[in-house]
Amino acid sequence: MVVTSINNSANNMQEQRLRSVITEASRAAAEAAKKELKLDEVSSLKVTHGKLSNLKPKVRTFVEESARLCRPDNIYICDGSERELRHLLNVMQQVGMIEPLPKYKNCWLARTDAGDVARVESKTFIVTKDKRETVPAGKEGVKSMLANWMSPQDLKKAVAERFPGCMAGRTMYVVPYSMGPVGSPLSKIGVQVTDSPYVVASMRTMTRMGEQVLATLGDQEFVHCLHSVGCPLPLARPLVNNWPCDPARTIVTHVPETNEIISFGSGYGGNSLLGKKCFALRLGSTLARQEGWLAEHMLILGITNPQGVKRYIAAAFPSACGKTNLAMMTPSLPGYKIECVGDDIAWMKFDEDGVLRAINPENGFFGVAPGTSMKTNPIAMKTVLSNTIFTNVAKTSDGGIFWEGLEKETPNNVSIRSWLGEENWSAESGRPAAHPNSRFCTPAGQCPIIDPAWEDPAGVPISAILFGGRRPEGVPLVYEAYDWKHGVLVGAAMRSEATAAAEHKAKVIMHDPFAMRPFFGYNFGHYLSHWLSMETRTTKPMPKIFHVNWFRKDEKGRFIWPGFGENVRVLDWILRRVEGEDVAEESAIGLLPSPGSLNMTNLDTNQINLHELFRLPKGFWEGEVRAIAKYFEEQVGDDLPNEVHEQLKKLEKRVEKM
Ligand code: GTP
Ligand code: SPV
Ligand code: MN
Repeated sequence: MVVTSINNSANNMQEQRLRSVITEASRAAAEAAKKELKLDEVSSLKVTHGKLSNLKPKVRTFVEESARLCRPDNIYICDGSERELRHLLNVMQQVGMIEPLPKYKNCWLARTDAGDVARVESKTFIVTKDKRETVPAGKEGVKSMLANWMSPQDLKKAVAERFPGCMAGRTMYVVPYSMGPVGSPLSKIGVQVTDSPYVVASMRTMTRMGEQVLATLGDQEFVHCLHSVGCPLPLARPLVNNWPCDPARTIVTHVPETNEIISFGSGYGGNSLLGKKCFALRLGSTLARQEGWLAEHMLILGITNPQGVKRYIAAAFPSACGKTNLAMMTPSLPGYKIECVGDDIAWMKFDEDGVLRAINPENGFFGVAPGTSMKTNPIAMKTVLSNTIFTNVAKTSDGGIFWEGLEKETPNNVSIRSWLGEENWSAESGRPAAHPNSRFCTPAGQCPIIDPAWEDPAGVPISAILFGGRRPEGVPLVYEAYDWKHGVLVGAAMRSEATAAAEHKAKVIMHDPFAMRPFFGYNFGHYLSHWLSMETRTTKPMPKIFHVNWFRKDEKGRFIWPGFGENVRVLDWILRRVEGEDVAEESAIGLLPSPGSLNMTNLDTNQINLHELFRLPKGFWEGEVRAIAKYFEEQVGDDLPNEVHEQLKKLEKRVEKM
């Protein structure tokens, strides 16, 4: 009796499960084609590289269904080889999508349509049957800033409106890839089909891509990634810069239940390199919750102090707020060494001993170009001098790169062509030479300070977690959370100035909890509960949590703190706290460095207003507490875990007494 009812409810649940959106769309497209008395497209699939019969059945089905839906001219199964890369670069050069940068070895420049320059958060959706799985229970009538939800029905409609025939006349590339070292127990596999050779070449750098991934896949499940730039041939409108895209109809969608990512209309960055934000963060966070680990928007660095003690730190800053720079920092304090494990994403899991270990699921850096220079980030500069695709940077007449920040490192006798193609660009035009979200895509393995353990399948042990953002006012250079629960509040309460990494225009201070606001794969309230639960999954002490702010400004709008390599002084203090040194004192917001404990050796303390860097204006913090309370109430409502609410109450009481 009991058994039957369990079976029945299991059957019901089975029935209620979402079916693969791609499969359904493909079948519908095939039916429609038959009605129009067209041939069955599947029987005429033209494969120009690789063999369908060599694919594992599940991969083959996915590829065939995608082809039936998108109707490409031919299919190219990627092997990941150097020869293949040459072929892709050739194809792109011939159609004018990229041009060589002869000043460096194997470096290329792509310039996009100006309508396709960054992630589009307003067109990025999570698809679940139950809206509440995605969107927290905020206040009635207030638009959620923490999630864009789409119903499965609306997704089916959106796919049917966009994908049938969307690859006509083009090649559909099949890109098998691994997030994380191939074969690591922490790694996961995806297969992306795409009609963009730029995406394929970029995925080859950003992930482990090709034959060896298919070989390890076996009969396992994988993340199904369908991507099209949405410009079937013949073109409906002329291309700009030979960069196909359809900004008006762009959508980036994720179905956690079926592990599908479906993206249309954009060829750039996080919209199209589907292993990155879509898989490693959005679907990743959902998988992490189910499986008891964390998928976070964090850099991972190794730091060795002058005594030779090495620790690893993970840090979450919002997009364009300093992860790449911290991950590759050249420390100004003698005797310190920084090594880079990753610059954008961390997957963290407890090992059998209860130690939190992190891997970088990526294989390359897709880094912000402007601001990068030999002065601010020499390691990044050295990394990008070969095998790099630059996008939307300016080009010098001697075949090199240029962007804001390289003024002093560019010969005077060269002219500059801006990202928009203006020859003889000069700063007097008032327009930037490079797009503010212009980027380099470069192999992590050639970073001069890549950590020896960066591909260790076991990951590296994490001793501290940092949160931070661009806070021009009120927020000190560094403070430490009192404990894990307080740390979860610190992450939840993060705010930062908007940047060019997405479509936000004004320099407004936005809430960006855990630097994950654009990347949550599920309800943020549930995410907070998951973070709180981490403490109960180990008997070991949790990593200490800190908040840092390199971006406080003085009354004239200048940064107070020199940043970059000088940030090691903050890491030095953090390491001493990790080792248990008594160098902190309590404040309303957390533990601050006790007087004199921040190592200021060789820094002109007359030039840096330390008092202002650490000042905690009561009025500011009262406002901060009110803003966080309002945000939680309007955006998270009943889904806010009690512990977080209690932590905020405690903060409020401490601020009252300031
Ligand atoms: P995403 O790749 O978008 O996730 O960005 P990110 O967090 O890796 O940011 P990145 O390190 O690329 O830095 C973005 C911008 O901030 C660049 O223009 C940097 O030059 C600048 N920046 C980074 N660190 C500092 C710092 O310590 N001080 C100052 N003033 N600027 C910084
Ligand atoms: C970010 O926006 O955080 C990035 C760039 O790292 S993108 O890959 O476009 O998401
Ligand atoms: Mn990022």
